[in-house]
Amino acid sequence: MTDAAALLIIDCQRDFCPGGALAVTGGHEIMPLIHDLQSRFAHVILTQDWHPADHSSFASQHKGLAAFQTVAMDYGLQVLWPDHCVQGSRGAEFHEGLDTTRAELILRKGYARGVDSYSAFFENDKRTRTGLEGYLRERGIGTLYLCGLATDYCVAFSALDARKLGFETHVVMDACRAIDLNGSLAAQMQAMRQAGVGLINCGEILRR
Ligand code: VGL
Ligand code: ZN
Repeated sequence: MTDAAALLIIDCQRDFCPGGALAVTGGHEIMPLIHDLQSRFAHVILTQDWHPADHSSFASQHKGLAAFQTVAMDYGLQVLWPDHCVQGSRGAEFHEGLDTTRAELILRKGYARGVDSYSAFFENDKRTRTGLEGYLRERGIGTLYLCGLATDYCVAFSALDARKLGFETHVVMDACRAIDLNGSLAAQMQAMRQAGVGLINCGEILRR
């Protein structure tokens, strides 16, 4: 892969893998694939979902509401999740199958109590920036390959924002796993295709 491309590995944390608080089916299965992908990239960036214990996206903070229901926040509709990826907890650690040694940047997100952050570029208010765009531009990175968890939430929102910001963007679908809540996977795949995100598989990178 050219020096202008980065592998952006989204939220490969214990809580999103089987046994975790917000387990994604087969989440652990992608770790060996991501290991192989990393060897093809000059730049590797990780994101880490990183919530305070009383984060407003947790169902436990909303009396009478349960996980996977939605609630109206001042920034729009928010899905409520089981408590997950609490700062400093074991569940927030990277999965043991993820090699983190080559990461140039570990970007934490979702640390502000009152707003969730699916995207690695913007919080869910669609306005507050994480700084990732500036980091990539300053380093001359114009092309992104995304993988990780979960396809239809943090991966898709990051890919869609990357396209909006003008990055050439690809999602390595077989190196992702989805939550798939009420058809969210099909909807997000359609949205990504429409936005010009390339949906590819590992083979297209590893065979090169
Ligand atoms: C995620 C839901 C809540 C994700 C993070 O990484 O896709 N999904 N927090
Ligand atoms: Zn989260």
